[in-house]
Amino acid sequence: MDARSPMRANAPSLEERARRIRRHALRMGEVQGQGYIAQALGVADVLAVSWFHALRYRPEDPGWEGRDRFLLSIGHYAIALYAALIEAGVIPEAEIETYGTDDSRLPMSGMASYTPGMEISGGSLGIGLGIAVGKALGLKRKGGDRFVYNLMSDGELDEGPVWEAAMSAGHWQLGNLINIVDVNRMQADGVSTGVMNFEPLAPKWEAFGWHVQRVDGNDIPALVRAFDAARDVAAPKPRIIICDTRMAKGVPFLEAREKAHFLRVEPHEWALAIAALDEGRVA
Ligand SMILES: Cc1ncc(C[n+]2csc(CCOP(=O)(O)OP(=O)(O)O)c2C)c(N)n1
Ligand SMILES: [Mg+2]
Repeated sequence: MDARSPMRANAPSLEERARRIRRHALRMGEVQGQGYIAQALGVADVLAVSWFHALRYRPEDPGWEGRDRFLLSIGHYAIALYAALIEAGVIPEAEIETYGTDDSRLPMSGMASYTPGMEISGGSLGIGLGIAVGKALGLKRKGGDRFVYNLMSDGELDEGPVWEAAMSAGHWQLGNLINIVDVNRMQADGVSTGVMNFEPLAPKWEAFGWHVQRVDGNDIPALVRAFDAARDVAAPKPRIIICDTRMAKGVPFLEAREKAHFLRVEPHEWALAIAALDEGRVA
């Protein structure tokens, strides 16, 4: 997986990768009886395309210098990235059972010193993009063709440092920076645009000098096209993919539940959710 290459014959489809990422996340949620599961289910398609289409990495050597960097700015989404890292073979599947327990490599908030593949500690929101700008600038100066991806949330758009980072990325013409925003329309205090209206988003990023795309973040073919375009565009501009996602996507009875930052899941419902996903298994 250390070169971007067409999918190997017999490799699971991206849809199946996304299903498995959702399943790993649900299994971790069941271990603790909690977890940011609506977020993980919603962003699973974005992670599947990131980790099984776009990124270069070596599962057995997560610190490989030639890797593309994938920064999780949103520490509370750690359960989602762990699920992708497990599917990618960076973390053994057996560690699901340790999620959130003492001495686990999978703490409930993402911490770089604990987990292979976790590039930064993103618990304090709004800082990931600034770190990504620094990394992209450093890699650009070193030369080479590595990309820095940053995954952030719509709630983070309320944070001032995001816009300072956005402005500096345009200034430095960081064509090796790809920012992904998970617009799930929810944050801790309620509906995101009700807390702080960040729309219209695309013109704001364009004004800061970015190449902008906005896609349905649960449409895998659309995501593939957007990630390819973000990589291939010739202009020396940082790139952003604004992904509109649906919380709890993939588990119908959770999708139907009233959306909240903490989605309520009853103890018996974890197994039901996994069964619902298994019914939707794809080739
Ligand atoms: C600087 C900072 N302020 C506040 C918090 C507390 N906090 C944790 S998650 C969260 C919601 C952020 O919005 P978003 O990530 O869009 O929420 P979600 O989509 O997960 O509901 C907040 C305010 C934090 N972690 N860091
Ligand atoms: Mg949100």
